[in-house]
Amino acid sequence: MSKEKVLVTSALPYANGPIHLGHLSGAYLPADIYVRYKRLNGDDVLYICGSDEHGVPITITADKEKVSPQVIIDRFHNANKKAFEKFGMSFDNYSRTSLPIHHETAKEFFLEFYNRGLFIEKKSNQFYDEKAKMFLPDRYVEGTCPKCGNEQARSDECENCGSLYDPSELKNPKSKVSGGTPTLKETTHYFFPLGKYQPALEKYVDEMNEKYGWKDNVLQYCRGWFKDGLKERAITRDLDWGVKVPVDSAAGKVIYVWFEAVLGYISSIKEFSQLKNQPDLWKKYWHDVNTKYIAFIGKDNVVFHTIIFPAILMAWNEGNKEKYCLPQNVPANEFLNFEGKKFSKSRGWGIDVDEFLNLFPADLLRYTLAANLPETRDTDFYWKEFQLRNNSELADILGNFINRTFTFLHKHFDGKVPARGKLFKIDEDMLNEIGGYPSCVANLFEKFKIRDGVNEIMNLARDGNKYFNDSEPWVNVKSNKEKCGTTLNICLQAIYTLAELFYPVMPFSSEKLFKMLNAKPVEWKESSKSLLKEGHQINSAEILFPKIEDEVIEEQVSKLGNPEIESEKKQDELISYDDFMKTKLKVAEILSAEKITKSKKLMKLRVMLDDGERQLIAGIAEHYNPEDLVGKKVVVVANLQPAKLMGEESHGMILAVDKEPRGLQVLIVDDSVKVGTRVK
Ligand code: B3M
Ligand code: ZN
Repeated sequence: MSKEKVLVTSALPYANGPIHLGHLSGAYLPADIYVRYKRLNGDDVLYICGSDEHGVPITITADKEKVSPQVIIDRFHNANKKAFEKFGMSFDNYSRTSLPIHHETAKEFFLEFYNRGLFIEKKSNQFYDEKAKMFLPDRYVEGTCPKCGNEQARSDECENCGSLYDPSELKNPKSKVSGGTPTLKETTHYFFPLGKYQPALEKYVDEMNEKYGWKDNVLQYCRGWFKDGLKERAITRDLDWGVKVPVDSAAGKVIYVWFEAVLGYISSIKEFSQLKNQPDLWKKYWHDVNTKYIAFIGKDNVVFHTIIFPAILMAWNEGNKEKYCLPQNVPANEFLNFEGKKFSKSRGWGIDVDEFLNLFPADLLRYTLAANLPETRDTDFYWKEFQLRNNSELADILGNFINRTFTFLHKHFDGKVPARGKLFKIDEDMLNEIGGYPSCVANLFEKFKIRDGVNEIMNLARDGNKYFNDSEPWVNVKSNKEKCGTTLNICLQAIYTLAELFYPVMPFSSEKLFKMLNAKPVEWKESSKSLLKEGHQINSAEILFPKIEDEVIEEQVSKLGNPEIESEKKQDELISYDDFMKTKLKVAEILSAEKITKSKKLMKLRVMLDDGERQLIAGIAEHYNPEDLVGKKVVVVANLQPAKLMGEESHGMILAVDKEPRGLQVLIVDDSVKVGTRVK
């Protein structure tokens, strides 16, 4: 097959919160596997992403924290970029829509359409929150869907049935900002005439589907919208955070976030081109109508990528010589849930990527998610399944095959690839098996059946173990060393193919495996061609996939929805200076200390504060002798509500740090500080 020019994008995540496993499964991991495979295949690939930094959720978060939206987007852009790196995402560029280059790009499209008179200028009624004194963006109005009765529908769109409607049709509207009932108030906006493009869009979707086979879920969504008839859509908003509408008469308005966010795919490559000092490079991809453009997204973003974005590009193309390519395929995934429920940060349900990767290597997560991608239906992440896939697939099948081969080779062949002797049927069958894998997996990946492809690769490791068992090299090593050598030679070739095919899925482990093989990746289809030559020196082996113990998993399960963890998470939220100052931290002197006999942990202290003596109980008995504490100046929370511990009154709390391996260590203040001094 001739080499393809491939442009791949993943939905630009809002810089308004951390990335969780559901995001990864939806639009990021499948794209990264596809991209890494395509690169190995020798295709010319560009993979682009970035943060979506406009939109109301960001301004709402900023208001809540009393900071500017810039603070929020900087925080999450940086955090998400890092988390993606840790997860092994191989973006060629990770941009952000707050960059000038993006604003320019969005304005260029807007002005192009505005000057051509394409927009419809309309007065419309929009929900207005009298209490909050603001026009309410779609997602800050909740009400009952006029089509399906879903009570959590947005002002002009229902996630449940996927319909779009006029805000005036929404029943029982409620403002999510103030909780009150919003009123409809008149405002003027520019509308993009989607309806005008419906015939062209229908033709486009049919054609792409015929040629490239779109996913059923995606087609169904599209056909549903076509059936209802596309209506013009407002593409300006009354807000001040976003890309300013570049028209004087529209002061105080910004371009609707979705209209400009999709253009982020273009500006991200423009940024990449500038960084590469090849300012026109982006045109090579975007301005070639034959570019194979694949847009990976989650199912909630379908309409924007199969209808709105293509319509914008069509509108551009009809008035310009330099034309943009349209998505050739939009392999939208369903959702990944977590242990049977939706991810919910506020309910402590789920886990962020960064948190996960502090506990386990990225490849374990990549493999588990990839083997269970929500490609055709919603799927779940279960901790138990994560453990099982690691222990019984990665460790027992793949790891075991690699280990036994390496161990045997080092023991009996000095770590050198043995010669291949006479081939028996079992050997020829195995070689044929190996030979079939690269194209079989490639076919699945090309059809975006990433999950099936990944599970297929594991079958090669299964075949390998079976071949090893059936060939009994441990018997032949004594009676027929040539035959034994043949077996080992073929096992090593299989491992080479595994290293290559698993590279897109588990790049970190695969790189280690290539090091162990003392070899390098080659072009995808070459990888099954027995490239390890007789006498080639293999390096020593390391265990790639250690087993995960039950306790480790149980600990994670026990944290789920745990109110303590939840409140811990809440504590991670920022507090104001005034909130902080409510806590009266003061220096106190310890007058006496004694252990409480009924308790291992508790110690009874008498301390002196500026307002007199008091008693407090501290959980430090395992870490201190009472006499070592007397006379020390410490910091206490002076205005904590009194409580009873083991029947003893405790009035205040003493500050300590948990210092491994010694345990709790009380914060001691210099002796010269006066009792009662406020700690700020
Ligand atoms: N930021 C929504 C999301 O993260 C949106 C995607 C934009 S893609 C151009 O699900
Ligand atoms: Zn509905």
